[in-house]
Amino acid sequence: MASDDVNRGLPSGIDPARIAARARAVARKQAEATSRDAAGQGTGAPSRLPPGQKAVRKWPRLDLGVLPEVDLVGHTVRIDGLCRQPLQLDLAAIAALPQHASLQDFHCVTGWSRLDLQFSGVRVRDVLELAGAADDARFLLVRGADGYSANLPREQVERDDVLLVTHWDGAPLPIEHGGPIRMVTPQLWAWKGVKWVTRIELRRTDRRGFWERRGYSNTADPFRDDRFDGGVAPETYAVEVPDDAEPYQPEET
Ligand SMILES: Nc1nc2c(c(=O)[nH]1)N[C@H]1C(S)=C(S)[C@@H](COP(=O)(O)O)O[C@H]1N2
Ligand SMILES: [Mo]
Repeated sequence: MASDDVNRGLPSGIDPARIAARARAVARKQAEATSRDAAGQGTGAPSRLPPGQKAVRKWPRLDLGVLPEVDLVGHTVRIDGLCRQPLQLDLAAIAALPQHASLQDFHCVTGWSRLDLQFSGVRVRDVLELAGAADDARFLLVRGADGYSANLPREQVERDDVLLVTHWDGAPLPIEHGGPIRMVTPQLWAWKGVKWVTRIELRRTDRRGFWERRGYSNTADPFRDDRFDGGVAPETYAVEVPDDAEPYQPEET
């Protein structure tokens, strides 16, 4: 059953077993959420912690398992697609834009949340304005140097706290967390925040990113247990599931 076509579309160097283990961890979380709902739990006072999430002290690293080669000095972010003025911003150009700090929470769909991360960087909204984003550019497709991508509706990135982050706790963002520059979307599951951002494409129509193509929710609201399209894990993923795959464990929680 190990066939090439099930793995088609994985960026090079990505271990399918890792993706499969991940997908199953999220499916377990969704199953927990469903039984919690059935028991009528999780409907109490609003909490900063989304239902079913566990707060972790350290900030885990989680990605496709491949650290891309990023040029910490020469890295650029391209903003293109439906805009009057496509841009290629280097780090100096980003540093010259208005800087904003934000203390925010980070929720991973596999079940951990890291509260109170102190970030700074530039607002995505400001960058889109600089590029002269067209009114009918209703969607974004954001790409990372590892071949990852995530899609977002434009209104979700026009909030004050959706940033292209260059600093965490006043120090340059470490490469493991997506340095020199990553996006953060605190109101959505963290998979929407692309690490090592290389390109932001402005689009009239929605085009799904890496996980969204693999059945993850296109709306991704952590406070609504919104993990998968239609609330259920797809029966099959576009990955091979080896019989001996380890259950997914986040690193250093
Ligand atoms: N480029 C890239 N960005 C990514 C990912 C990835 O695999 N590649 N994973 C996403 C997921 S699922 C999560 S939970 C967060 C994790 O960020 P961290 O490693 O800084 O904790 O990054 C998101 N952004
Ligand atoms: Mo995640």
